[in-house]
Amino acid sequence: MYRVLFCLVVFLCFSIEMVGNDGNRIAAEERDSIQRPNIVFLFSDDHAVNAISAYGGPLKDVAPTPNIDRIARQGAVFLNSFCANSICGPSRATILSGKHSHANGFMRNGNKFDPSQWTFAKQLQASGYATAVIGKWHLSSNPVGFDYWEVLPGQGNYYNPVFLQMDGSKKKVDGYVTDITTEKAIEWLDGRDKTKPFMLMCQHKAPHRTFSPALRHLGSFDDVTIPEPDTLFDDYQNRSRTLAGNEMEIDRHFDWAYDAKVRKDERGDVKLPAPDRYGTPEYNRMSASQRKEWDEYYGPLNKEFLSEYAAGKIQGKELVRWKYRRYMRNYLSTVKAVDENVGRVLDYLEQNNLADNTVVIYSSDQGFYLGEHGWYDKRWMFEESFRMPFVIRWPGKIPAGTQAEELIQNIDYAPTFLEMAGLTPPKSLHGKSLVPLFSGESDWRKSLYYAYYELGEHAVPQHFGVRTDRHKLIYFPISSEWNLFDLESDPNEMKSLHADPGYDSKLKEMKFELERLRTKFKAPPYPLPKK
Ligand code: SGN
Ligand code: CA
Repeated sequence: MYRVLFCLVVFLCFSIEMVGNDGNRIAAEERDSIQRPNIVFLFSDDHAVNAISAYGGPLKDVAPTPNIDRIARQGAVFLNSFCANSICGPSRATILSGKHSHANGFMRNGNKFDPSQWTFAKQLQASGYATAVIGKWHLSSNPVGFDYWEVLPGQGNYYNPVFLQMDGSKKKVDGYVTDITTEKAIEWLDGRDKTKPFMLMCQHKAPHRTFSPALRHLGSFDDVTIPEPDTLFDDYQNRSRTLAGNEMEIDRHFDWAYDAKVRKDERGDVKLPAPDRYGTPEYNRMSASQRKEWDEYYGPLNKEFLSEYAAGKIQGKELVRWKYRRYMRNYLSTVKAVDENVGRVLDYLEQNNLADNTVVIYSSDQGFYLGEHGWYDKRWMFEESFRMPFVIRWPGKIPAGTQAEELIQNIDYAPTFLEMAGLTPPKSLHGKSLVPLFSGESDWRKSLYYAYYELGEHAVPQHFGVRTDRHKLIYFPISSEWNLFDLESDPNEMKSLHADPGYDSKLKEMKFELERLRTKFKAPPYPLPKK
């Protein structure tokens, strides 16, 4: 008997130590006296703030986001929210760990997240939360810290996707990934342990490449005029020479079948200019009836395009514009399904009396270029992909209609979730809880650190930088170049001021600030490790 008791005490001490290792906990009585809120983290992949109405950008009148806007309207929109490293796996690792990439070890896609490290999910779970993650994960190792998980392997697929199960098996589900991810999330909510508060991460694949819409949404944007960005025909002058070497232009790199949805077998003898490298993996996954619907929509449009192209009517800039419209119609259609599914979760919370005590967040792993600088994809520290959406609703704690301007980053999410749950974040985290901002706290950081470590995908070089409310400094080690931008006079970042004598002292100040942050976060020296 005593031996059993002794073992139990040792086990409890050990569990407490595990949690306490990297973070303090509050006493159980104190914790139980607080009504701990549930947390629903609705997340997507590559959703640019410009494609969310609540952000008021150039596409605000066409972005199909009434439900995401509803979260913002009933709570807060963080207008200056950024990522630490604009790429999928690293952003997700930063969210879980509250640390910059070099400190959590996940510096680029293809790395493996070390599941033995501290995460906010582990600490919430250990403190009594029911936890689940469903949908895109992309961290290679299996999720840890979750009572339940069901995730897409790697990038996942849009149509009839496969989900990895906790027992190691794979399950293919018919339908559209955004709908299925939500159905699984709601199913988990319904069957969860209702004696506990819960934390759910519902993580969509959309609107990630190949920007493939739900079949019910094909054509949703055909009658809509989508404004063209000012920088669609950027010439890449007056900034780092690495820009011109990029491989993410709508003009030169958008794949005909894969991205633009004009299949080879539809073209007859019309020859389209390169590239055409990746085929139609999503189309190939569809059932005969799904393909029929797809073909009924794209078929006639492609036929018309090909005949006009063959007649020489769509060339040069007009061809880029055609591709831009095709890209945006597809991209916004995938966003439409994400938003509908955000609405389904909000409705579920309301119908089940959970809305008042549930914090709902909508975010996405990084931003994306919607034709700005002529691009699709992300990675660069330029505004469109550096920015990350963050809207949050917490009834009674965040005043409705809040428009927050502080510089926040994905390093802040973990400490925020912990403070919401009445827990103390570990001291080793790089981020800060946003909770004090909800009640008007004004003492906040003045600059953000950015580090991009990939080794050449889309030909974007490693770069490092710092951003304040008005200025941005970027360092490109591969070419030893500095770029400095004044975001007030040059919001599109078209001309670096690093060599402008009028900006000498600003350049010095920003270099100093970058070094200060690198020292503070113990960033590795340049050149950076290749593994
Ligand atoms: C894939 C895409 C790239 C994209 C990366 C990273 N190609 O490799 O275009 O930049 O993902 O995206 S694809 O042919 O697989 O679509 S991320 O969101 O996972 O970081
Ligand atoms: Ca992404």
